[in-house]
Amino acid sequence: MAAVPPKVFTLVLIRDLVKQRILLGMKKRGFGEGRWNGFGGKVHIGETIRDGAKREVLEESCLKLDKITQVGRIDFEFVGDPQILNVHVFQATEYQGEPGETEEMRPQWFGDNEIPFSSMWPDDVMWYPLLLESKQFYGYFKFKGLDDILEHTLKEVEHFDDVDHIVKDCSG
Ligand code: 6OG
Repeated sequence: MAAVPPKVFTLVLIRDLVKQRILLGMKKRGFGEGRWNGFGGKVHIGETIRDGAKREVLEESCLKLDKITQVGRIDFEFVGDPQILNVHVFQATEYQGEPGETEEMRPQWFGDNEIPFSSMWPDDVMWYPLLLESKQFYGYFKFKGLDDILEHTLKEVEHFDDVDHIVKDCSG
């Protein structure tokens, strides 16, 4: 049987480097409901991964981003599900507009030392330190259900695959 192609997602962390704070959104519905997270979602066919990331930020937080930089790539596996999630993690330090609540997310700033890890996906506490130190990283996390990590790897990397090509099918 052919391998199931991965699903391609984006995740954007908006950081205020002067005030040393980060903008997270409380996910109000769907996958990850009830958890604080960055903004992002599934990349659409016909857009680039980078443009998909900016579109999701606008849809979920009302902020318009010009420059975003890739900082991480994380692959998630869920026991019993053959489809891997490829999540491309970006950072933005400038934005236009004011954060606004949407049907999907309620945005809130958190100090870099006050990130609410107990109400976030359990992988986040492992890789946020690399994000906050401005290191580029690759992670793999194998989940059982939504709360337990059975295995993981996390390493610093020099480069990422291109995120500026048009996605032609669901596997990016
Ligand atoms: P929508 O369903 O909203 O996209 N995502 C995860 N983020 C973290 N921090 N940990 C995980 O551990 C995640 N799994 C998925 C990717 C889902 C959003 O949630 C992120 C997307 O930004 C399992 O379209």
